[in-house]
Amino acid sequence: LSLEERLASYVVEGTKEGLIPDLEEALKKYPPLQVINGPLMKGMEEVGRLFNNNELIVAEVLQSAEVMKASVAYLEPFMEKNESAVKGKILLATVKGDVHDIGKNLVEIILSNNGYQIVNLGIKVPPEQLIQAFREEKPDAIGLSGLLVKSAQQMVVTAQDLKTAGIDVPILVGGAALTRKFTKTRILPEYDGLVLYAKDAMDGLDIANKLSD
Ligand code: B1M
Repeated sequence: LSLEERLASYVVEGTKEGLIPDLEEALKKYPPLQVINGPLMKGMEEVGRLFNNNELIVAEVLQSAEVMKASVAYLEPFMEKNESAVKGKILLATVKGDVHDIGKNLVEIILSNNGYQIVNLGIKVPPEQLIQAFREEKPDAIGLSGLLVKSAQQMVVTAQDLKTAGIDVPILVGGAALTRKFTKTRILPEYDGLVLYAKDAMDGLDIANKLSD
């Protein structure tokens, strides 16, 4: 197998044996984010496909998630850091009912490496918790992640609850079940402020930078 195929296969197989030396090798060829977005994501897509076909069980997908997390943790110190002044404070959460957090945590890494102060509220965050954290932290924006189809709907509810609480800072949304169209036609009308869709973590950074300019 080529290096790229091996990297994808660690994720698919859910094994860490040989992972770190191959990540070291990959860093000689690619910047760290490209290692994640390329071979490792390719592995994760395959996991999603196999899971969908009932060829993997949840316990196996969890092992794949562990490999992805270990890889991101290894690569993180090698990522480019922009030590500029704090550009803004962002509350980050995976919405109520959803445990997926690899994408959200990647967003945290990218944004915090680029001048944003991130308050990561974790997973399964109900609107009430978000509202309370908003009052305590006074962030400039709120970032919501969700991967399940029902999470897209949960974002609509969350936007409604934030609006009712009088909150109107920009909301950044992302995650596999979401689209730009859904964001525009379903979430935005329920909110008083901007609602912006990010297709991945770098897109999220671009949007945050536009907002802070
Ligand atoms: Co789950 N899962 N899962 N899962 N899982 C999916 C999402 C699924 C598509 C798999 C499938 O069936 N093909 C499917 C959803 C189906 C649907 O609703 N349409 C699914 C399911 C069904 C489930 C369970 C219901 C399974 C079960 O229990 N029967 C269950 C749900 C539990 C719950 O949430 N209540 C479940 C559980 C799990 C595990 C715990 C085993 C594990 C998660 C571990 C963890 O996160 N700690 C898991 C995993 C790993 C996946 C897949 C395979 C991979 C997700 C991932 O981490 N991708 C996934 C299939 C897939 O997506 N291909 C799947 C890598 C990550 C970097 O990408 O999170 O998409 P992603 O983030 C991207 C962008 O989306 C974006 O940026 C990132 C890239 O830069 N982004 C943002 C994300 N959030 C953003 C926020 C932003 C901006 C950008 O701004 C705020």
